Amino acid sequence: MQQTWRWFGPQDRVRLSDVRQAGATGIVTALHHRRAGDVWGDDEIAQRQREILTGSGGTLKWCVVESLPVSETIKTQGADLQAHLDAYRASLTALARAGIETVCYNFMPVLDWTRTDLNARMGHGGTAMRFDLATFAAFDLFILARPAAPDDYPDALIDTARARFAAMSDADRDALARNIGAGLPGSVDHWTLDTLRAALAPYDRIDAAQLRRNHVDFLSEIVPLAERLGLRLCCHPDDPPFDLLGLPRTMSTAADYAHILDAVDSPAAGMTLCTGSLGARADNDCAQMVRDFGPRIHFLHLRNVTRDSDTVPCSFFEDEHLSGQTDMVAVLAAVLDEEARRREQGRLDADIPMRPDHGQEILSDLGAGTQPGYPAVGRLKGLAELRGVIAGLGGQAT
Ligand code: DNO
Repeated sequence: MQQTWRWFGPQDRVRLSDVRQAGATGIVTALHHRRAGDVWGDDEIAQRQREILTGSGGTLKWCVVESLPVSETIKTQGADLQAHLDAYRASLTALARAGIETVCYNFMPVLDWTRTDLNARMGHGGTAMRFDLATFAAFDLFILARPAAPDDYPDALIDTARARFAAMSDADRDALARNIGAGLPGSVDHWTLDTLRAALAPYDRIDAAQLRRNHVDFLSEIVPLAERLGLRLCCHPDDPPFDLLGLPRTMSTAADYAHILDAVDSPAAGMTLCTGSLGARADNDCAQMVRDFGPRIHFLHLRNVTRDSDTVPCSFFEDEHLSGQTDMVAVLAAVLDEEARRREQGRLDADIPMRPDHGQEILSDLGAGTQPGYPAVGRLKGLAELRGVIAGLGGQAT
Protein backbone atom coordinates (compact mmCIF):
# COMPACT_ATOMS: atom_id res chain seq x y z
CA MET A 1 0.00 0.00 0.00
CA GLN A 2 1.22 3.44 -0.74
CA GLN A 3 0.79 5.83 2.17
CA THR A 4 -0.80 9.01 0.87
CA TRP A 5 -2.09 12.16 2.52
CA ARG A 6 -4.78 14.60 1.53
CA TRP A 7 -3.47 18.12 1.17
CA PHE A 8 -5.76 21.00 0.30
CA GLY A 9 -3.18 23.22 -1.39
CA PRO A 10 -1.04 26.14 -0.23
CA GLN A 11 -3.72 27.45 2.13
CA ASP A 12 -3.87 24.11 4.02
CA ARG A 13 -2.62 24.70 7.56
CA VAL A 14 -1.11 21.25 7.55
CA ARG A 15 2.14 21.80 5.67
CA LEU A 16 3.91 19.51 3.28
CA SER A 17 6.78 19.29 5.75
CA ASP A 18 4.26 17.93 8.30
CA VAL A 19 3.16 15.33 5.77
CA ARG A 20 6.75 14.16 5.38
CA GLN A 21 7.11 13.79 9.12
CA ALA A 22 3.92 11.77 9.24
CA GLY A 23 5.61 9.33 6.86
CA ALA A 24 3.33 9.64 3.85
CA THR A 25 4.95 9.36 0.45
CA GLY A 26 2.24 10.59 -1.90
CA ILE A 27 -0.14 13.53 -2.06
CA VAL A 28 -3.84 13.45 -2.76
CA THR A 29 -5.20 16.79 -3.87
CA ALA A 30 -7.28 18.68 -6.39
CA LEU A 31 -7.58 22.11 -7.93
CA HIS A 32 -9.91 23.03 -5.10
CA HIS A 33 -10.50 26.54 -6.39
CA ARG A 34 -12.09 25.16 -9.55
CA ARG A 35 -15.83 24.62 -9.72
CA ALA A 36 -17.45 21.40 -10.89
CA GLY A 37 -17.70 21.69 -14.68
CA ASP A 38 -14.54 23.83 -15.14
CA VAL A 39 -11.70 22.59 -17.31
CA TRP A 40 -8.46 21.93 -15.43
CA GLY A 41 -5.69 23.46 -17.48
CA ASP A 42 -2.13 22.19 -17.98
CA ASP A 43 -0.62 25.28 -16.36
CA GLU A 44 -2.61 25.04 -13.15
CA ILE A 45 -1.95 21.32 -12.83
CA ALA A 46 1.77 21.89 -13.38
CA GLN A 47 1.79 24.69 -10.82
CA ARG A 48 0.18 22.46 -8.19
CA GLN A 49 2.72 19.73 -8.98
CA ARG A 50 5.55 22.23 -8.54
CA GLU A 51 4.12 23.45 -5.23
CA ILE A 52 4.07 19.88 -3.95
CA LEU A 53 7.57 19.10 -5.11
CA THR A 54 9.20 22.28 -3.83
CA GLY A 55 7.17 22.40 -0.62
CA SER A 56 8.32 18.90 0.25
CA GLY A 57 11.97 19.34 -0.66
CA GLY A 58 11.53 17.23 -3.76
CA THR A 59 10.21 14.19 -1.89
CA LEU A 60 6.44 14.17 -2.47
CA LYS A 61 4.48 13.86 -5.64
CA TRP A 62 0.80 14.35 -6.54
CA CYS A 63 -0.38 10.78 -7.12
CA VAL A 64 -4.18 10.82 -6.72
CA VAL A 65 -6.75 13.41 -7.73
CA GLU A 66 -9.52 13.76 -5.19
CA SER A 67 -11.82 14.82 -6.62
CA LEU A 68 -12.42 15.73 -10.19
CA PRO A 69 -16.00 16.68 -9.33
CA VAL A 70 -18.87 15.52 -11.52
CA SER A 71 -21.21 18.46 -12.02
CA GLU A 72 -24.90 18.44 -11.21
CA THR A 73 -25.44 18.98 -14.95
CA ILE A 74 -23.84 15.59 -15.61
CA LYS A 75 -25.62 13.88 -12.71
CA THR A 76 -29.02 15.18 -13.84
CA GLN A 77 -28.26 15.23 -17.58
CA GLY A 78 -29.17 18.90 -17.64
CA ALA A 79 -29.09 21.43 -20.45
CA ASP A 80 -25.33 21.83 -21.06
CA LEU A 81 -24.53 18.13 -20.71
CA GLN A 82 -22.25 17.86 -23.75
CA ALA A 83 -20.19 20.89 -22.71
CA HIS A 84 -19.76 19.43 -19.20
CA LEU A 85 -18.68 16.05 -20.57
CA ASP A 86 -16.22 17.77 -22.90
CA ALA A 87 -14.82 19.71 -19.94
CA TYR A 88 -14.45 16.50 -17.92
CA ARG A 89 -12.65 14.82 -20.81
CA ALA A 90 -10.38 17.84 -21.27
CA SER A 91 -9.45 17.78 -17.58
CA LEU A 92 -8.72 14.04 -17.70
CA THR A 93 -6.53 14.55 -20.75
CA ALA A 94 -4.57 17.30 -19.02
CA LEU A 95 -4.12 15.16 -15.89
CA ALA A 96 -2.85 12.25 -17.97
CA ARG A 97 -0.40 14.58 -19.75
CA ALA A 98 0.88 15.55 -16.30
CA GLY A 99 1.42 11.88 -15.43
CA ILE A 100 -1.36 11.58 -12.82
CA GLU A 101 -3.20 8.28 -13.24
CA THR A 102 -5.70 7.88 -10.41
CA VAL A 103 -8.81 10.05 -10.34
CA CYS A 104 -11.44 9.85 -7.60
CA TYR A 105 -14.97 11.18 -8.12
CA ASN A 106 -18.39 10.61 -6.62
CA PHE A 107 -21.93 10.44 -7.92
CA MET A 108 -23.81 11.76 -4.88
CA PRO A 109 -26.64 14.05 -5.88
CA VAL A 110 -26.28 17.63 -4.60
CA LEU A 111 -24.71 16.91 -1.21
CA ASP A 112 -21.29 15.31 -0.79
CA TRP A 113 -20.31 14.00 2.65
CA THR A 114 -22.72 15.25 5.26
CA ARG A 115 -22.26 15.71 9.01
CA THR A 116 -24.43 17.52 11.55
CA ASP A 117 -21.62 18.14 14.05
CA LEU A 118 -18.01 18.80 13.04
CA ASN A 119 -16.65 18.98 16.61
CA ALA A 120 -18.47 16.50 18.83
CA ARG A 121 -16.58 16.22 22.12
CA MET A 122 -15.15 12.75 22.77
CA GLY A 123 -14.54 11.19 26.17
CA HIS A 124 -10.77 11.68 25.79
CA GLY A 125 -11.15 15.47 25.38
CA GLY A 126 -10.59 15.61 21.64
CA THR A 127 -13.34 16.00 19.04
CA ALA A 128 -14.78 13.97 16.18
CA MET A 129 -17.35 14.45 13.46
CA ARG A 130 -20.83 13.12 13.94
CA PHE A 131 -23.96 12.51 11.89
CA ASP A 132 -27.07 12.64 14.01
CA LEU A 133 -30.22 11.52 12.26
CA ALA A 134 -32.64 13.52 14.44
CA THR A 135 -30.57 16.68 14.02
CA PHE A 136 -30.41 16.10 10.29
CA ALA A 137 -34.19 15.60 10.22
CA ALA A 138 -34.58 18.87 12.17
CA PHE A 139 -32.65 20.62 9.41
CA ASP A 140 -34.68 19.00 6.65
CA LEU A 141 -38.10 19.49 8.30
CA PHE A 142 -37.78 22.87 10.00
CA ILE A 143 -34.83 24.80 8.51
CA LEU A 144 -34.85 23.77 4.86
CA ALA A 145 -38.59 23.06 5.28
CA ARG A 146 -38.63 20.69 2.31
CA PRO A 147 -42.30 20.05 1.49
CA ALA A 148 -41.96 16.26 1.13
CA ALA A 149 -39.77 15.85 4.24
CA PRO A 150 -42.57 14.80 6.65
CA ASP A 151 -43.18 11.71 4.45
CA ASP A 152 -39.55 10.61 4.77
CA TYR A 153 -39.29 10.12 8.55
CA PRO A 154 -41.20 8.01 11.06
CA ASP A 155 -43.43 9.99 13.46
CA ALA A 156 -41.27 9.32 16.51
CA LEU A 157 -38.21 10.72 14.73
CA ILE A 158 -40.18 13.81 13.67
CA ASP A 159 -41.11 14.39 17.32
CA THR A 160 -37.46 14.11 18.41
CA ALA A 161 -36.41 16.40 15.57
CA ARG A 162 -39.03 18.98 16.56
CA ALA A 163 -37.76 19.02 20.15
CA ARG A 164 -34.15 19.23 18.91
CA PHE A 165 -35.03 22.19 16.67
CA ALA A 166 -36.88 23.98 19.47
CA ALA A 167 -33.84 23.68 21.73
CA MET A 168 -31.46 25.21 19.15
CA SER A 169 -30.45 28.87 19.20
CA ASP A 170 -30.42 30.84 15.95
CA ALA A 171 -26.65 30.45 15.90
CA ASP A 172 -27.00 26.66 16.26
CA ARG A 173 -29.45 26.61 13.36
CA ASP A 174 -27.12 28.66 11.16
CA ALA A 175 -24.16 26.45 12.04
CA LEU A 176 -26.16 23.32 11.21
CA ALA A 177 -27.22 24.73 7.83
CA ARG A 178 -23.59 25.67 7.11
CA ASN A 179 -22.27 22.22 8.05
CA ILE A 180 -24.77 20.50 5.81
CA GLY A 181 -24.31 22.92 2.90
CA ALA A 182 -20.51 22.85 3.09
CA GLY A 183 -20.09 20.65 -0.01
CA LEU A 184 -16.87 18.92 -0.92
CA PRO A 185 -14.11 19.51 1.63
CA GLY A 186 -11.98 22.44 0.57
CA SER A 187 -14.21 23.26 -2.37
CA VAL A 188 -15.59 26.62 -3.42
CA ASP A 189 -18.98 25.04 -4.19
CA HIS A 190 -21.31 25.24 -1.24
CA TRP A 191 -25.04 25.60 -0.74
CA THR A 192 -27.23 28.23 0.85
CA LEU A 193 -30.81 27.27 1.70
CA ASP A 194 -32.04 28.86 -1.54
CA THR A 195 -29.46 27.33 -3.84
CA LEU A 196 -29.96 23.99 -2.12
CA ARG A 197 -33.73 24.12 -2.75
CA ALA A 198 -33.06 24.98 -6.40
CA ALA A 199 -30.56 22.12 -6.74
CA LEU A 200 -33.08 19.61 -5.37
CA ALA A 201 -35.73 20.50 -7.97
CA PRO A 202 -34.33 18.52 -10.97
CA TYR A 203 -34.42 15.37 -8.82
CA ASP A 204 -38.22 15.43 -8.80
CA ARG A 205 -37.92 13.46 -12.05
CA ILE A 206 -34.81 11.39 -11.14
CA ASP A 207 -35.29 8.26 -9.08
CA ALA A 208 -32.58 5.76 -8.14
CA ALA A 209 -32.94 3.80 -11.39
CA GLN A 210 -32.56 6.97 -13.44
CA LEU A 211 -29.56 8.13 -11.42
CA ARG A 212 -27.86 4.78 -12.02
CA ARG A 213 -28.55 5.12 -15.75
CA ASN A 214 -27.04 8.61 -15.68
CA HIS A 215 -23.97 7.27 -13.90
CA VAL A 216 -23.54 4.49 -16.48
CA ASP A 217 -24.05 7.03 -19.29
CA PHE A 218 -21.39 9.27 -17.75
CA LEU A 219 -18.91 6.41 -17.53
CA SER A 220 -19.72 5.23 -21.05
CA GLU A 221 -18.81 8.72 -22.26
CA ILE A 222 -15.49 9.02 -20.46
CA VAL A 223 -14.14 5.51 -19.83
CA PRO A 224 -13.00 4.85 -23.42
CA LEU A 225 -10.86 8.00 -23.17
CA ALA A 226 -9.63 7.05 -19.68
CA GLU A 227 -8.59 3.64 -21.06
CA ARG A 228 -6.63 5.23 -23.88
CA LEU A 229 -4.95 7.60 -21.43
CA GLY A 230 -4.12 4.83 -18.95
CA LEU A 231 -6.20 6.44 -16.18
CA ARG A 232 -7.93 4.74 -13.27
CA LEU A 233 -11.20 6.38 -12.25
CA CYS A 234 -12.52 5.38 -8.86
CA CYS A 235 -15.95 6.22 -7.51
CA HIS A 236 -16.18 7.19 -3.85
CA PRO A 237 -19.18 5.79 -1.96
CA ASP A 238 -22.07 7.85 -0.67
CA ASP A 239 -21.36 9.34 2.72
CA PRO A 240 -23.49 8.60 4.62
CA PRO A 241 -24.56 5.57 2.58
CA PHE A 242 -28.31 6.19 2.52
CA ASP A 243 -30.75 8.62 0.92
CA LEU A 244 -30.77 12.20 2.22
CA LEU A 245 -33.27 15.01 1.57
CA GLY A 246 -35.35 12.64 -0.56
CA LEU A 247 -32.44 12.34 -3.01
CA PRO A 248 -31.52 8.90 -4.30
CA ARG A 249 -28.06 7.69 -3.33
CA THR A 250 -26.91 4.79 -5.47
CA MET A 251 -23.30 4.06 -4.44
CA SER A 252 -24.00 2.88 -0.89
CA THR A 253 -23.75 -0.92 -0.92
CA ALA A 254 -21.93 -3.83 -2.55
CA ALA A 255 -24.95 -4.35 -4.82
CA ASP A 256 -24.72 -0.72 -5.93
CA TYR A 257 -21.06 -1.11 -6.85
CA ALA A 258 -21.67 -4.44 -8.57
CA HIS A 259 -24.32 -2.78 -10.73
CA ILE A 260 -22.05 0.02 -11.96
CA LEU A 261 -18.83 -1.99 -12.25
CA ASP A 262 -20.62 -4.74 -14.19
CA ALA A 263 -22.34 -2.25 -16.49
CA VAL A 264 -18.99 -0.59 -17.32
CA ASP A 265 -16.63 -3.52 -17.22
CA SER A 266 -13.27 -1.80 -17.60
CA PRO A 267 -10.25 -1.51 -15.34
CA ALA A 268 -10.50 2.25 -15.96
CA ALA A 269 -13.80 2.31 -14.04
CA GLY A 270 -13.18 1.37 -10.45
CA MET A 271 -13.85 1.96 -6.81
CA THR A 272 -12.54 4.14 -4.02
CA LEU A 273 -13.11 1.85 -1.07
CA CYS A 274 -13.91 4.12 1.86
CA THR A 275 -14.34 2.07 5.02
CA GLY A 276 -15.67 5.12 6.86
CA SER A 277 -18.48 5.85 4.43
CA LEU A 278 -19.47 2.24 3.80
CA GLY A 279 -19.06 1.36 7.48
CA ALA A 280 -21.98 3.58 8.41
CA ARG A 281 -24.27 0.74 7.31
CA ALA A 282 -24.33 -2.41 9.40
CA ASP A 283 -25.08 -4.47 6.27
CA ASN A 284 -21.82 -3.46 4.53
CA ASP A 285 -18.94 -5.87 5.18
CA CYS A 286 -15.88 -3.87 4.09
CA ALA A 287 -13.41 -6.77 4.16
CA GLN A 288 -15.76 -8.82 1.98
CA MET A 289 -16.03 -5.87 -0.40
CA VAL A 290 -12.25 -5.83 -0.76
CA ARG A 291 -12.41 -9.52 -1.68
CA ASP A 292 -15.34 -8.98 -4.07
CA PHE A 293 -14.11 -5.87 -5.88
CA GLY A 294 -10.34 -6.20 -5.29
CA PRO A 295 -9.05 -5.90 -8.85
CA ARG A 296 -11.14 -2.76 -9.39
CA ILE A 297 -10.13 -0.97 -6.18
CA HIS A 298 -7.84 1.90 -7.16
CA PHE A 299 -7.80 3.96 -3.95
CA LEU A 300 -8.47 3.31 -0.26
CA HIS A 301 -9.83 5.64 2.42
CA LEU A 302 -9.23 4.03 5.78
CA ARG A 303 -11.19 5.18 8.79
CA ASN A 304 -13.76 3.88 11.21
CA VAL A 305 -17.19 4.78 12.53
CA THR A 306 -19.32 3.72 15.47
CA ARG A 307 -23.04 3.60 14.77
CA ASP A 308 -25.74 4.33 17.34
CA SER A 309 -27.82 1.46 15.90
CA ASP A 310 -27.83 -1.15 13.15
CA THR A 311 -30.79 0.38 11.36
CA VAL A 312 -30.46 2.14 8.00
CA PRO A 313 -30.37 5.14 8.21
CA CYS A 314 -28.69 5.68 11.57
CA SER A 315 -26.63 8.15 13.58
CA PHE A 316 -22.88 7.59 13.93
CA PHE A 317 -19.61 9.25 14.87
CA GLU A 318 -16.12 8.99 13.44
CA ASP A 319 -14.18 6.76 15.78
CA GLU A 320 -10.43 6.18 15.97
CA HIS A 321 -8.99 4.27 13.04
CA LEU A 322 -8.74 0.94 14.86
CA SER A 323 -11.80 1.40 17.04
CA GLY A 324 -15.29 1.55 15.64
CA GLN A 325 -17.23 -1.23 14.01
CA THR A 326 -15.21 -1.93 10.88
CA ASP A 327 -12.68 -4.71 11.34
CA MET A 328 -9.70 -2.76 10.02
CA VAL A 329 -7.31 -5.67 10.47
CA ALA A 330 -9.51 -7.87 8.26
CA VAL A 331 -9.76 -5.08 5.67
CA LEU A 332 -5.99 -4.60 5.55
CA ALA A 333 -5.37 -8.35 5.35
CA ALA A 334 -7.72 -8.55 2.36
CA VAL A 335 -5.96 -5.60 0.69
CA LEU A 336 -2.55 -7.24 1.17
CA ASP A 337 -3.91 -10.43 -0.46
CA GLU A 338 -5.16 -8.38 -3.40
CA GLU A 339 -1.80 -6.66 -3.74
CA ALA A 340 0.00 -10.03 -3.71
CA ARG A 341 -2.29 -11.24 -6.50
CA ARG A 342 -1.55 -8.13 -8.53
CA ARG A 343 2.18 -8.66 -8.11
CA GLU A 344 1.87 -12.23 -9.37
CA GLN A 345 -0.06 -10.94 -12.37
CA GLY A 346 2.61 -8.32 -13.02
CA ARG A 347 0.18 -5.45 -12.56
CA LEU A 348 1.95 -2.11 -12.33
CA ASP A 349 -0.65 -0.83 -9.86
CA ALA A 350 0.07 -3.49 -7.23
CA ASP A 351 0.71 -0.87 -4.55
CA ILE A 352 -2.76 0.56 -3.91
CA PRO A 353 -2.72 4.17 -2.69
CA MET A 354 -4.36 4.49 0.71
CA ARG A 355 -4.80 7.44 2.98
CA PRO A 356 -5.67 7.70 6.62
CA ASP A 357 -9.06 9.28 6.12
CA HIS A 358 -10.37 11.86 8.59
CA GLY A 359 -8.83 12.05 12.02
CA GLN A 360 -10.21 13.09 15.33
CA GLU A 361 -8.91 16.44 16.54
CA ILE A 362 -6.50 15.80 19.41
CA LEU A 363 -3.58 17.61 21.09
CA SER A 364 -2.47 20.61 19.00
CA ASP A 365 -5.22 19.94 16.42
CA LEU A 366 -7.73 21.52 18.78
CA GLY A 367 -8.27 25.10 17.67
CA ALA A 368 -5.74 24.78 14.81
CA GLY A 369 -8.39 25.66 12.22
CA THR A 370 -7.67 22.82 9.80
CA GLN A 371 -10.27 21.46 7.37
CA PRO A 372 -12.98 19.51 9.20
CA GLY A 373 -11.82 15.91 9.39
CA TYR A 374 -8.29 16.74 8.23
CA PRO A 375 -6.18 17.67 11.27
CA ALA A 376 -2.46 16.86 11.38
CA VAL A 377 -2.09 14.89 14.59
CA GLY A 378 -5.32 12.88 14.44
CA ARG A 379 -4.46 11.68 10.95
CA LEU A 380 -0.82 11.07 11.84
CA LYS A 381 -2.03 8.85 14.67
CA GLY A 382 -4.36 7.04 12.26
CA LEU A 383 -1.61 6.51 9.71
CA ALA A 384 0.79 5.24 12.36
CA GLU A 385 -1.79 2.74 13.60
CA LEU A 386 -2.57 1.53 10.09
CA ARG A 387 1.12 1.19 9.28
CA GLY A 388 1.52 -0.86 12.44
CA VAL A 389 -1.24 -3.23 11.44
CA ILE A 390 0.22 -3.62 7.95
CA ALA A 391 3.63 -4.44 9.41
CA GLY A 392 2.04 -6.88 11.87
CA LEU A 393 0.37 -8.65 8.98
CA GLY A 394 3.72 -8.99 7.25
CA GLY A 395 2.86 -6.43 4.59
CA GLN A 396 4.66 -3.38 3.38
CA ALA A 397 3.56 0.23 3.51
CA THR A 398 5.58 2.20 1.00
C1 DNO B 1 -14.64 13.55 2.78
C2 DNO B 1 -14.23 12.92 1.53
C3 DNO B 1 -15.26 13.04 0.42
C4 DNO B 1 -14.61 12.66 -0.89
C5 DNO B 1 -15.47 12.82 -2.10
C6 DNO B 1 -14.83 12.13 -3.26
O1 DNO B 1 -13.82 13.88 3.58
O2 DNO B 1 -13.85 11.61 1.70
O3 DNO B 1 -15.76 14.32 0.35
O4 DNO B 1 -13.50 13.47 -1.12
O5 DNO B 1 -16.72 12.33 -1.90
O6 DNO B 1 -15.44 12.51 -4.44
